[in-house]
Amino acid sequence: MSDISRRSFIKIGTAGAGAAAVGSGLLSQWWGLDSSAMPDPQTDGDQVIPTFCELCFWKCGVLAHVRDGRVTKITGNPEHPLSRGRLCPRGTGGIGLLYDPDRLKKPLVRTGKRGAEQFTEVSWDAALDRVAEGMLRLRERHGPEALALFSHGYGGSWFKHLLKAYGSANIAAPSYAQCRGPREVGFELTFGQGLGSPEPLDIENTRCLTLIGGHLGENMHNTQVQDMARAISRGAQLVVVDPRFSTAAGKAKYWLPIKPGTDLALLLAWMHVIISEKLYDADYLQQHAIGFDQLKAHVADKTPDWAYPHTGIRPELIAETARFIAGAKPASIIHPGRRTTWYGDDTQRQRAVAILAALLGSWGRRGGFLLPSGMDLPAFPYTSYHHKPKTIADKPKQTLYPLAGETLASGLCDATMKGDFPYNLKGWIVYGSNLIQALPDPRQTQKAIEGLEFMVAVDVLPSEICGWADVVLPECTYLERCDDVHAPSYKEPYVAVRQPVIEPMYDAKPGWWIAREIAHRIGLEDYFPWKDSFEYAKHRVKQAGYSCAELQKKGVLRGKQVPVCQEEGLALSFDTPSGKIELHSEALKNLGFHPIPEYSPPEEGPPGMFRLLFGRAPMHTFGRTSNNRFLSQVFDENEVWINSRVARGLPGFEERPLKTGDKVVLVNQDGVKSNPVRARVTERIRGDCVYMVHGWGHTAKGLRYARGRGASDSELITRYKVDPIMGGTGMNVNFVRLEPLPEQLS
Ligand SMILES: Nc1nc2c(c(=O)[nH]1)N[C@H]1C(S)=C(S)[C@@H](COP(=O)(O)OP(=O)(O)OC[C@H]3O[C@@H](n4cnc5c(=O)[nH]c(N)nc54)[C@H](O)[C@@H]3O)O[C@H]1N2
Ligand SMILES: Nc1nc2c(c(=O)[nH]1)N[C@H]1C(S)=C(S)[C@@H](COP(=O)(O)OP(=O)(O)OC[C@H]3O[C@@H](n4cnc5c(=O)[nH]c(N)nc54)[C@H](O)[C@@H]3O)O[C@H]1N2
Ligand code: SF4
Ligand SMILES: [Mo]
Repeated sequence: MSDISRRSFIKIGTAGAGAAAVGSGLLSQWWGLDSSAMPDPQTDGDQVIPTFCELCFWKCGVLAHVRDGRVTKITGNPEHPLSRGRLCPRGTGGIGLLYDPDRLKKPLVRTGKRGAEQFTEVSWDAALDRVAEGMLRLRERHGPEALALFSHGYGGSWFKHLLKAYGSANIAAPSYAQCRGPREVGFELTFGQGLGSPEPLDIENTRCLTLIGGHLGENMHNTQVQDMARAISRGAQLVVVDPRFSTAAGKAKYWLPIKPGTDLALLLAWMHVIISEKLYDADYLQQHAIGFDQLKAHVADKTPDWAYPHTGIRPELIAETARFIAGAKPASIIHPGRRTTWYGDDTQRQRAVAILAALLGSWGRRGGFLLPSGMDLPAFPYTSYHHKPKTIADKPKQTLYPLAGETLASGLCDATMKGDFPYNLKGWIVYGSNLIQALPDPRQTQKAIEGLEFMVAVDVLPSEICGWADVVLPECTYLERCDDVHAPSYKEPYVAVRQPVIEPMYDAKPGWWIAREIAHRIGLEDYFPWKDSFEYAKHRVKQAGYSCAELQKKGVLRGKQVPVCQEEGLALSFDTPSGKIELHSEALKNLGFHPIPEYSPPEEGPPGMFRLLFGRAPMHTFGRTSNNRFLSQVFDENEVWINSRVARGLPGFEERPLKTGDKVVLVNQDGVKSNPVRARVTERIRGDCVYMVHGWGHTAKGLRYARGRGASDSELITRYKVDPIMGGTGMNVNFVRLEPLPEQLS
């Protein structure tokens, strides 16, 4: 971080602090803040309080430096296995969220029509009474299942509990059906377990890392980026398959600029080479896998020559990279990616990634996929939920998307609009999820919302979704609250604490308090028997036999390390129907799907249009940080990447050829237009697609900084292809053309 941005960052901090709410006394009651703070020798006695980050969902351990009730900087907690003393730029920029002048400061009640963003400020009592009334009325009229919760982010746990106590199982987040769902199902089908988050990949010890499902380096998952850098410094090589020359491609031995949507053809051709040249781990397969002969027969004709016209990758390069990848086995990772909802055949593509991992013998091996375990932390002893919810709204008789492992956020949106579900949803609570940007086709989301009887948004910022709610409840940021403790299943078991580092600012409140207040108003007080989240979290930690004082001081406690790979003595077992790795899946076959992935080419776009691809920028998390003035000093609007050769002959730009920095409008295949967005004319992308960073082009009035900056990919996603296996929404199926801005022509 440059000195200039450091100075302005401190300035932001100082400006915001003036508005801080004066002592509510809540703070000292929680994790006993004073005892958990330690003086920092490097900052003249600032207090340093450990907690974990919420700028994305990776949950790195952070140390917040506090002076006179103000957070002055945020650094990585050296004790925490996800940060190891370092943060990604977004984590450091958490202060820009805390002191964002546009934060939600008071509860709001809608006064205009939905979406018009007209609200009046009310007291917490008035707002909570409205929510309670709405929930009681809905339950009386339609039953509790008519209420859905969309929840993304760690603080959502209090609302999930509230909804279950109320009697609804309709709880979803776009981080499944719009993100990692196909990957989870593809790996479950093959190895009997998914990857979860954080993914337990042994990138650090790998010898070959293949990125075909992601762009680490722009996707900034801190630990993985650190591990990738370490692996490279130890001589590991990268193979990058991406239509765009990504940051990682710049460090790679091989860059394969694949035609978008044809990855499955490449994966099958790699399998062909690895099998026909006997480059697989024969002993491992012999011992652990079933279906090898069927797989061998299946890929017999999937030669590199066959894949070439589909993928655009020369046959020799396909064969050479297959040999290279297999040469590093078992310490060779085909990275499964995370946002895997691309083309609608995504579970099968992820199955192919998993099958390749099996051929390389990298599952359960050092330098490959590790088998994680978590610390055993007993759940809080709640009364059991009385009401047995009917089927989940998006799963009528389990026939739709039979292998969906979680409720689909897009499925709940469908069930709100259409009549062919077991019952309609009539109310939404939306916690920490900007559904207008996250679900495909915002028009459809808005239509669903228009039909609701009741909608609540719990957020920290006045995002687009808040503009559609009847009641908006301002949550305080992660730096001002205690949430549940975090003990994920990971390659090193640990438990981490989230504790407030300053008092809540304005009239914002922590999620636990909001959920508990609602529960008390609707007769569910038995489900919230604790005084505050501190008491709750402490109970869990004590039950497990750990020291709360030590946890709050260090921010994290490590569990006992158990073997995580064969090399450490772990015996592999597989929770599949056969108890083996399933290269051929009978379960898929019985449901009418291909038991081994079968390639079919993606639909081509209209002539003259480019496939719209999107991804991440290192400085930002979706649209949730675009209003962060600190992070935006480095990246303050997205651009549309277009190939320079193609740009030279672009229709409409004859008079004034397109140059980097010119503003253009994108028009999609259905005539939907984007905001003006700057072009980046570059060799670094294929000619048949364009690329932009997701999360820009905000329209919400309250986001005074981000509003109108860059363009929204979400707006242009009017079509999507649903994965028939698990309901993921493939969104890379839209096409755009570029139009000049009239003023730039003159
Ligand atoms: N900085 C930052 N990091 C993040 C996030 C963030 O918002 N900001 N979000 C986090 C989350 S929730 C997720 S899910 C992950 C997502 O990050 P990833 O799992 O890495 O997934 P995508 O964003 O889909 O990957 C986009 C990359 O795929 C390429 N691509 C597009 N189409 C194709 C294709 O057909 N074939 C191939 N081979 N490549 C293609 C694009 O050019 C781009 O480089 O990032 C996480 N990390
Ligand atoms: N077009 C398109 N759609 C996508 C993607 C894409 O790349 N392109 N990516 C997909 C992926 S991978 C994912 S994971 C999903 C993510 O989609 P979402 O689940 O919507 O996640 P975010 O965009 O991070 O949600 C942001 C909202 O959370 C609020 N928020 C931030 N911190 C807090 C907090 O502490 N408390 C509360 N209550 N609110 C908070 C923000 O102000 C904002 O309104 O989107 C998916 N949808
Ligand atoms: S990866 Fe970055 S933004 Fe995400 S939790 Fe870690 S530090 Fe925070
Ligand atoms: Mo995601």
